[in-house]
Amino acid sequence: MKKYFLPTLTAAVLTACAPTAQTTTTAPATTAPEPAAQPVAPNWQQQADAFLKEYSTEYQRLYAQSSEAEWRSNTHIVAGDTANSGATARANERMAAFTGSAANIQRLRELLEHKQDLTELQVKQLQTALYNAANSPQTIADVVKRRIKAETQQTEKLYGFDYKYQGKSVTTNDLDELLRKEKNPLKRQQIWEASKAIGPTLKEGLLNLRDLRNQTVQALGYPDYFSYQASDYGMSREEMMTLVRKINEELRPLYRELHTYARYELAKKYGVKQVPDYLPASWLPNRWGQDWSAMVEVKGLNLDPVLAKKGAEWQVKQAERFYQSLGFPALPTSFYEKSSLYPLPKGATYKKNNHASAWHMDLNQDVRSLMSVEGNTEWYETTHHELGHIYYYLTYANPEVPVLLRQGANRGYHEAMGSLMGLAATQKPFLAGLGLVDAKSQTDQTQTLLKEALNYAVFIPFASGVMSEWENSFYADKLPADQLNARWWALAKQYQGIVPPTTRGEQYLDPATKTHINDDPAQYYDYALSYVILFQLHDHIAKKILKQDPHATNYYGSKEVGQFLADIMRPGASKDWRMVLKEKTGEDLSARAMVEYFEPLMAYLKQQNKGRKYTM
Ligand code: X8Z
Ligand code: ZN
Repeated sequence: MKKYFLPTLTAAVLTACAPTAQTTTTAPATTAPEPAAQPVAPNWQQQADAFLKEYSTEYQRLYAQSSEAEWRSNTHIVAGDTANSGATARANERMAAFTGSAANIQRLRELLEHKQDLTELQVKQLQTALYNAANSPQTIADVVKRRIKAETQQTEKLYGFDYKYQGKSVTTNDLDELLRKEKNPLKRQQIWEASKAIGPTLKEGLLNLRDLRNQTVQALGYPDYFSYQASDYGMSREEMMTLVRKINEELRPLYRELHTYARYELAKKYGVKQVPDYLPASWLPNRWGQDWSAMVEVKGLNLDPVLAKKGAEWQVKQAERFYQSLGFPALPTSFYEKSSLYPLPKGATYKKNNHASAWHMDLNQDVRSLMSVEGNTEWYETTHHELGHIYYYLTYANPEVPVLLRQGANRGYHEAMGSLMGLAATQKPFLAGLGLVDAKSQTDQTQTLLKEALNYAVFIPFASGVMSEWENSFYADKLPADQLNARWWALAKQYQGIVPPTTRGEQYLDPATKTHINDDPAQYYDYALSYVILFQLHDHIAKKILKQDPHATNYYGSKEVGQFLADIMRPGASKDWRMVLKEKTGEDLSARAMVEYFEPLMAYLKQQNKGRKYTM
């Protein structure tokens, strides 16, 4: 889950505001006696400055209050307790009443009508404020209020759920570990089913939220909530879908090989004679089949034992050391004091959000992360991912960047930074430098690349296919309530080549088991884009800065790499994201680097798959 990435405005709304050109006229210096007083043209820049100053101060204050309440609601969930949800709803209502107020919207539009007279930075801020207003327009205050309440309730249901396996309460960490390790297919099916048991409890709330989310943004002229989120990139819904479909197409040949390989290898592993045409979801080492890397263990590079020994706290500290080695500062002490980094102690009387997130509490130095870190490879990567958000926050929280523009160049960049560091932190030269693996031991490069492909390439059809297509149908096409699960599994079959172990009718709601469907709605393509961007950045760093093979890098200690990343982070959203990429890598957004990275694997997979039946 991403927290509080406040987006920038779309072309759609800009046009709706119909800016009329008007140039500021400064009175020429006169020597002659003053003529009769002329009406003075307003100085729009001064007016915008005055407005933005006041607006930003109040915005930041309410934002911090809302974050604080949300933090409590996500770290201290008690069944039946209404104190937290009440406080959170009230804080969010205050925020909504301000950002969506009719007076503010009117003033923002008025100022934007004089766009030509304003600085670029002013225009960006005003557009952001108007974009935020569309998330809570007070012209429909009642809808906004109901939405806030429904969102708080959904969070409680989502993270208050008691998962049960073999009659005992288990955490999602437990379920994930079981799915990575269990070899008995029948047990695997039970574990997988246990992980889906939450779905039906979220159905009513999700359907209600769909309508409320659509209605809120429609009041300011967006056709639907998916379009609203896409507009944050300056793109229409159709443009975003075209982009993610293209990314999916480009990675499809590799995915097809991986899919064929996995069907045969897993059938062997589970002792199933008849290789299935589609992968049963319960065969895969991840609840949604979005990451299959646990399928492969590379001899000499298996991190799990050493990470288990080092422990969870070491992982967080180690990730921080990595960022520091690049020149980033130590984390503020408050990060360690106020974050919630580890699983709750056994027997705790409350629950917490079980999905990792990073929070910019006050849009300044109060940064926190909510995780349940355990000593294993998955959390090792996730820790690097979350610290990427944290360092992004800290880097753009500087006097040059106005509060309203303290966001990523786009949301995908925010996700890319830490994932990039996660990839870098698993490459052999880096691990050897750290003493986590033996530098002298021979390791199989093909197996290493295969394991990486099972993580990064396998993710694409899930993110840009299943998740994005489903949410597009859900919000924009108003997918009927009796087709939610059917659509999900049709997409899983089409894009991932995955089928459920048994028929999953509409009494289930499997998409809702993905936390983002509930609390990070209509934005999952961010992660698909982030993987594409991260390979572009990694390719540039490896080849141009470190002069190393992208498959075997060691970023550790490189101030130049740190500079490169900090330069992208520092301006936040005050620079156009397309220009940033072009300036920093010389390229437009493209899957080229990602495809190229995995290219050496294709020959191996084709060889392995010789004589096997392809079904996708
Ligand atoms: O949700 C996340 C992050 C939180 S911002 C841990 N990720 C996606 C997921 O878990 O589904 C990271 C990659 C994909
Ligand atoms: Zn993230």
